[in-house]
Amino acid sequence: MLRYWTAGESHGPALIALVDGFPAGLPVDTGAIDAELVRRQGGYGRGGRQRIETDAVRILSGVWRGSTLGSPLALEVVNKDAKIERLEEVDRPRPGHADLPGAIKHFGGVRAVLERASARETAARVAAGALARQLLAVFGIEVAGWVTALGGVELGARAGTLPELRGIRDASAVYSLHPDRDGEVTELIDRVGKEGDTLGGVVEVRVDGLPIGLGTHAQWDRKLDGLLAQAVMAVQAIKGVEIGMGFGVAGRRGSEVHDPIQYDPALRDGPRLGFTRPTNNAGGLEAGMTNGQPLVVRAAMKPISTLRKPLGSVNLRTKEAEEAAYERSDVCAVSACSVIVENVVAFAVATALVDKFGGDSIEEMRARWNLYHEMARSR
Ligand code: EPS
Repeated sequence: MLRYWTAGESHGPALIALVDGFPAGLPVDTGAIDAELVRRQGGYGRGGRQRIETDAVRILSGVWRGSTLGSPLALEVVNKDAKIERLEEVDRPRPGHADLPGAIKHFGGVRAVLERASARETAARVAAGALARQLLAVFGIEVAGWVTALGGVELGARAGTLPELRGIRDASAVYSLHPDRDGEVTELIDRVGKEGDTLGGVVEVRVDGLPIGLGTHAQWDRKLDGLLAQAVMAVQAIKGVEIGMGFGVAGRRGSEVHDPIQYDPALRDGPRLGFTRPTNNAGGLEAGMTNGQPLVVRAAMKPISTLRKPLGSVNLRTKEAEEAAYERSDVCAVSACSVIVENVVAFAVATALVDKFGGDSIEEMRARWNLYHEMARSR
């Protein structure tokens, strides 16, 4: 079973991802992990913290001579702004953050909660996901994500291969697939930032090259759509997750929603085993299983809850009405969120891949992948 946990506080010495159940024999490219960490730090609208940090991974265990051992991997991302011992207590909880419920339930202060709840922690999730996508790549499975809406401006997705779309996205200051509209969006971010406010948006992730049959219909807690929704919903500031047509299915007829099944013998040797669909409203998942179509997941991110022009709050010591605390924050982290969602989706898909094809070694996984496809083709 492939799984991971993270540890670390925003201003503690480091963030850690502990990845367990990763197969042996995968040559690890730390440069590719660092590239995702760098992308996560970017995107227009980020705050002062990102000028302090230069995130990079250090692998502390589980790798020997450049390849995975099949033992747990500890991934470390150091915090340069490691000042937790010098930080003051916070008395005025920020609406929308973990501050109020966290402080109340732990009988402690806000600082003890916000340090862990901070989205800084997502650097560790990105490191784990960026490792997992190297496993996916062995099987020709590719992942990419982008921003489709920001601050109410609909940018949308577009058709193309993932390498093409990645190229377009990387030319955009906000990681959208419409760099020609960057000006409109960056002006909005500047304006809202000057007003002391923040912006949210929608991100989309696509996974290509998936085999038919990852996940299961048979038990609720192993359905891949459920596992993906959990992984994505658990990203800081996410308030909604959609797969494929998502909420759009509710108002349409069945004939407009479901994707007809077709067969093309010329594609029999590919991962879809010849089965094609003229549409992909299901977003690549039917009944908790991959159906060979691209997986499409979208997530709605709320505007960041640390406001330079703060909302009303209550001082937890005096119980008097006061403005919420403000130290420093981003105006918009939707671009970063697209990188985070991309990598948590990659990890969830890798988990399903290991479930189906085994987790001891890459070699055995490859053999089982080939056997499964041979058997499925011969039916
Ligand atoms: C965050 C507050 C800010 C953000 C942080 C998330 O950090 P700081 O309090 O140090 O200014 O920049 O995000 C990151 C540091 C990051 O790397 O993504 C919060 O409260 O959630």
